[in-house]
Amino acid sequence: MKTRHLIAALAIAAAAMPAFAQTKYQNEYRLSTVVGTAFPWGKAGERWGEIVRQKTNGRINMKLYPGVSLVAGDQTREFTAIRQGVIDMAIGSTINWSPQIKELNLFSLPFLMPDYAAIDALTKGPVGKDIFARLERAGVVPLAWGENGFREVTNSKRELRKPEDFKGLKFRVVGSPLFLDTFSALGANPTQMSWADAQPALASGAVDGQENPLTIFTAAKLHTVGQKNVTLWGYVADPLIFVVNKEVWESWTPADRKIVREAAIEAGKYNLQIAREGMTGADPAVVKSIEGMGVKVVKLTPQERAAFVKTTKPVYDKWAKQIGPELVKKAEASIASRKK
Ligand code: X2X
Repeated sequence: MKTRHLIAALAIAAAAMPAFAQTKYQNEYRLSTVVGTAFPWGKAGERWGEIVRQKTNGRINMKLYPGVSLVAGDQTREFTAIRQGVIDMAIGSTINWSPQIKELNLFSLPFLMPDYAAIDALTKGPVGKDIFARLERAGVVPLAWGENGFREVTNSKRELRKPEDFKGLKFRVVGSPLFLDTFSALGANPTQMSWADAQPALASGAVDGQENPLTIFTAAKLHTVGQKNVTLWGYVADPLIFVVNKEVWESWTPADRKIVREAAIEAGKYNLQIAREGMTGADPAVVKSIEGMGVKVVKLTPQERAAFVKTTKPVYDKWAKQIGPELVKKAEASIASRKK
């Protein structure tokens, strides 16, 4: 065969090959999370990787990088790093990705979600679909929902029962400006910092308090860094989202994509189960264990809670406009009609 003909034949063969046959699988895929396997979040990552490795016979080998170490601990840069391919896949908090995807601030609207059924009404309903479509437009492949949890406020100074109790206290808050507004509305002094910086700041007393789910409180042993007061106010909750970088996704066969998606859904269910275990009135094991550490746990009465809703209402209204009034209305309607 003449060289010219050989080249033509090869070109035809290459064009006929599906795209995935031309790309190579990586030896390792980097999975980013903020916290490790002592926390439900990290356990979900571990589970996702295990199922995928087993079902793909090791073709897809995911390695967990907790501490958002692929972006040097700066969790607000995680989403950009996934898009750029510095991170292959992640289980990320809606809070940490909200600087890039403003719709994700929805879950941080103070007192939008009164209970677990309300979170589910959003993630499993039309709002969840809209948010996945939004993430797809941003160039990542969303696969499943997980959960960090309801974020309860803690501090070293005093019991917090009413907005006035927040006055002058220094709080570490997460990386969305919405949190600065909420804590400022309460008369507190919020400072934005990463989770990595939060723990030494609490230990040294540079800040008095923070807000995080109780699973984070117990696994990170926050009672050992002065956090002697917890108030259960459930003001916001952060779902987690399982995503894969688009090019990585497209380099896999359809059969492998199916495995990765189904494994994410399974790991997400497991994540919800362990994130909610021991958190409800019927099974308050987590609160009991925190009280056992010598921590005072305040449960708000409905009237006390209402005072916080009122004080933070201007923040809700301001951010509802920025997030998109349509999406917020859809979320409110989904919650109003939820099955309890
Ligand atoms: O930084 C936090 O507080 C954490 C661990 O909950 C998140 O990544 C949102």
